[in-house]
Amino acid sequence: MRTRPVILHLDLDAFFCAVEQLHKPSLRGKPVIVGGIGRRGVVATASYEARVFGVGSAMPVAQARRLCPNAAYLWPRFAAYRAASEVVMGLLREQTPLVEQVSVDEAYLDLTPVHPDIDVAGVTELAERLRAAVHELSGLTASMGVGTSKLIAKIGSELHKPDGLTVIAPGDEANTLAPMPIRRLPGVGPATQTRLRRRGISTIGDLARTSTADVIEALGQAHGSALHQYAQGIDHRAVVPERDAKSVSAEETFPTDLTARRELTEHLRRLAGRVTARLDKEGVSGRTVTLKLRRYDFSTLTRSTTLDQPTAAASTIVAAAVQLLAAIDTSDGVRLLGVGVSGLTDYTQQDLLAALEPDPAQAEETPDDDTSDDGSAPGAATPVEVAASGRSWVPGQDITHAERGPGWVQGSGLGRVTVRFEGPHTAPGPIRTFSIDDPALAPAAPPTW
Ligand code: TTP
Ligand code: MG
Repeated sequence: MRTRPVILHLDLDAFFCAVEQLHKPSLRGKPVIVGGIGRRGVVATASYEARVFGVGSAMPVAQARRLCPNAAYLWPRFAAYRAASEVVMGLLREQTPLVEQVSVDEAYLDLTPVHPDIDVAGVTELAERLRAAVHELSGLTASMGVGTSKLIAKIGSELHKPDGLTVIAPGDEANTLAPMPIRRLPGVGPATQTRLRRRGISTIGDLARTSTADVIEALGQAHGSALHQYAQGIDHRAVVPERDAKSVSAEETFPTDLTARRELTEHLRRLAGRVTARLDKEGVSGRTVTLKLRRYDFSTLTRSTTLDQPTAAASTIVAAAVQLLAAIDTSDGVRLLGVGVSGLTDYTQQDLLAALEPDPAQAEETPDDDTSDDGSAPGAATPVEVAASGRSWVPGQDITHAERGPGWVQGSGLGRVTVRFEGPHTAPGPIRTFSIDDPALAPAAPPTW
């Protein structure tokens, strides 16, 4: 166990929306919602101005529109987010060689190689300086948490969000965690939560006080002992610098070996859902689907299939995984299942437009996901008009006009497109309307840093 507060976790605030507000001055201080992507038409994230209305990630866009009708609803611009992310991650890598990027807007730093003896006062000053540098360089605000482990640093970065810093002093770990609900621990999903609740465990403190044997009985050896340690603020996980993720995967170990095909398929579906959510978050799709399976005797196999086209659709990933599973004998019991997608490429405009097509297979499989309260159709939340010429403009998209220069699409419909002419370094700009086929308009790359 580390004794110095050397682990730092950074998470950018309302990341996609913060980039939108940076690039679109007229949206600063206003409710902004990025979403509409994926067959389900859900919110990717909302600016803090929109969150006060109750809008949040994974909510159907149709529901968000009812809660916050005056927000700007934008399609994601992954290229812009990736560029912003690279600026911030580059700065972090200048601080220490041990930087582990865990998502587009999140990273852990281990300061041990550069400040092995740092104390609370020293790390507080360092973290505040780093937050200021991130803002200076990228225009974005970051929340940070610092402590003796990844677990504590991550929990810390959530405590004073947005634009806040929390340093948890060595020795204060267990006390800080104790009043928090168990779902704040990594690896605690609804199933684990239910199992622990049944035993009267609802806070992390409750879990810490339960005997190791009881926790293992409820959750199995591996999961049970890891969670019990976390509950006491013990986490030995290393910060592992990684290259860019080349695949996205999710796996699950079962408390008892599974044999029933139906049950295995159900788990595959859930794992594919988790993979899809991460593909959506990173704005990538992939061509190769891999199934991983560990048998009752710990022998492990992987099987892959390569699709004609990259996909980020849960239904396609499930279908491929189910087909791979069909060729494996599982009658003796399966202890672990995993689903992965590799051969990743960026979402293209085609992916975004494909997301507008209602996907009947998907609707049939997961009716709950696709039907919002008012029963609107999947993907219907962000209408986009496609001109006879095949041209289309999506809200938020970067464009350039032959005479007026750079701007972005506010909306389009009835054969017209409304453009606001402004950029990161201009004042809020004027709005003009054009025919969607106006030859003076062209799609453009996002502004650069
Ligand atoms: P988060 O860091 O979870 O969220 P956030 O940065 O928007 O807000 P916070 O201030 O609470 O950190 O995720 C980073 C980005 O990932 C987010 O801006 C959009 C994307 N994302 C999705 O596309 N779908 C999701 O369900 C989530 C949670 C995030
Ligand atoms: Mg964030």
